[in-house]
Amino acid sequence: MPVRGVNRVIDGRPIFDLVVAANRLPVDLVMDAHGEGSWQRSPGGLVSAMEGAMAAREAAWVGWCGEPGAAPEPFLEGGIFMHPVPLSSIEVEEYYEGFCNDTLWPVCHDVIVQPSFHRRWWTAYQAVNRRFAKAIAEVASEKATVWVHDYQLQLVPAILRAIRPDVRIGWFNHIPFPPVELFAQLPWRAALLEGLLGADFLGFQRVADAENFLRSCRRLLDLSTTGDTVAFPPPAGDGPARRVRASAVPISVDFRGLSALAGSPGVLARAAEIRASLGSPEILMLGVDRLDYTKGIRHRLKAYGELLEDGELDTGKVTLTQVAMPTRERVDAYRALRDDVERAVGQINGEYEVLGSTPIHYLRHSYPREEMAALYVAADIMLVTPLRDGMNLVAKEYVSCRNDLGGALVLSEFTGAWHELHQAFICNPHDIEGVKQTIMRAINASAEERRRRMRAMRKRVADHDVHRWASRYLDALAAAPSRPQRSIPLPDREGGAEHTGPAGASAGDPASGGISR
Ligand code: GDG
Repeated sequence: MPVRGVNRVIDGRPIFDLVVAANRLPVDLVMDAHGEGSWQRSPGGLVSAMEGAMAAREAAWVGWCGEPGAAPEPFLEGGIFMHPVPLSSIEVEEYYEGFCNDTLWPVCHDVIVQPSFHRRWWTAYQAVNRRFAKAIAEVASEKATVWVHDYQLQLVPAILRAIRPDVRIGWFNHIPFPPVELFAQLPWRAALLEGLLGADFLGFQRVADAENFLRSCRRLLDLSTTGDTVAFPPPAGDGPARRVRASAVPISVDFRGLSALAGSPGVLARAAEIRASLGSPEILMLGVDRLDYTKGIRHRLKAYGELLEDGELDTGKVTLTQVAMPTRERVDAYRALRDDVERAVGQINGEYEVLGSTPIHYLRHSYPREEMAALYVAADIMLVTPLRDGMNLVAKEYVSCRNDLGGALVLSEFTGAWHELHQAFICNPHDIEGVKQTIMRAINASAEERRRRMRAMRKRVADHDVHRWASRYLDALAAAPSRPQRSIPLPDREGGAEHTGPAGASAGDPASGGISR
């Protein structure tokens, strides 16, 4: 009997109609007490989003397993064929920690920290991208759909097209695409753009990200764009130009799954238990972030500390729980951030702790989904204050978990989520006075006002959940460079004019939620 997901084999190799590629496989190797390893599905939105899209088809996932050295043999897990790509320890250092997290990440997040440019990191990035493209080509059936994810794999589309011109190639950027003035700093900017232009469709979180990409193509490659497509002549100069579409398809969360989890008796009981264990504060504030300098944790702590200092907030009545999952700890900027955050937490707790009441509960761990849902249900005020964030799923998860229409979301205007969640309490995290005032407005809002805001935000996320995101993306990829028929087109924001050379100024994101329809 054929195994689901491996029905077709060519020359002894299984092949698939849908191939997803991301830096990481969606599974982690977990060792038990006897040293026996088994694969467990990693938590996270991308995995559940892709599950829906992959369930109906024969699908493979190409990615790194998370450990340096030889790759494990391909294996089936949860109906998905996992095709591991190896990375050596030097490549983890130069490609992943170096080029991805210390060059591209800061450039794409407004240069909050200084990016490092090293030619040997670029060499490693090219080598790993070539390996990914080759691995994809091995498992893609004729005319397969290939969906490449994120900034780690920007060269894959063009390399893959050169070896497999028959396949349809899409790429989705989970992080911001920077303004051309910042992107232009990259010594390898032209090669990165040409890598992406191997795709048929490029998806972004915000309209502004797609526009930044198109503007970079005009300015740095001298290509012409019409509406949301760019004409890309083949590098060899023979044959007609291909048109590549670049458009916004904002990611979301599994609204119904999260809402059901948050309403389950176990999670509701745990939420009450959390509040009681924190001394039943009048106001429980919550932050949930990877420990990343883009997330604005320092700014949030500064605002909170000043509110305690000013006497606007009272330690006996309020507490902040900050979940801070450690990440990329071998990169200097992340170690420095952790030191700063932990110093600030220590100072605030030292200064304002009273018997029986701690201003900040700082939790440097990762928690199961149920515990996260209980925290969301328990929290009166959710603080989401990034300096720059592609989307920020935490904001959407909080909203999805508030079946009671309670709670208030304080949200930075520099997140992708801001473009959809206008009824949040909006702040500019750089403006500490403004953050303080916004927190106080959220605290002092009437229950009716909070309910009204929460109801509107929940409707938005329920109508634009992660399953809709995945199907919209695949529809756009299938129809590219045209727009998919069932979608409603956005007004042509560039006036339909043919653009060449330097870009003119263009407007910010529409209030529509930034979805290119
Ligand atoms: C990138 C972009 C974009 C956190 N702690 C725990 C835990 N989490 C989960 C959250 C949420 C996820 O991690 C974090 O997602 P974010 O969207 O906030 O941020 P990034 O990791 O930076 O993700 C971002 C995203 O890609 C998707 O496109 O939104 O802008 O930077 O789901 O809940 N999950 C569990 N335990 C924890 O302790 N289980």
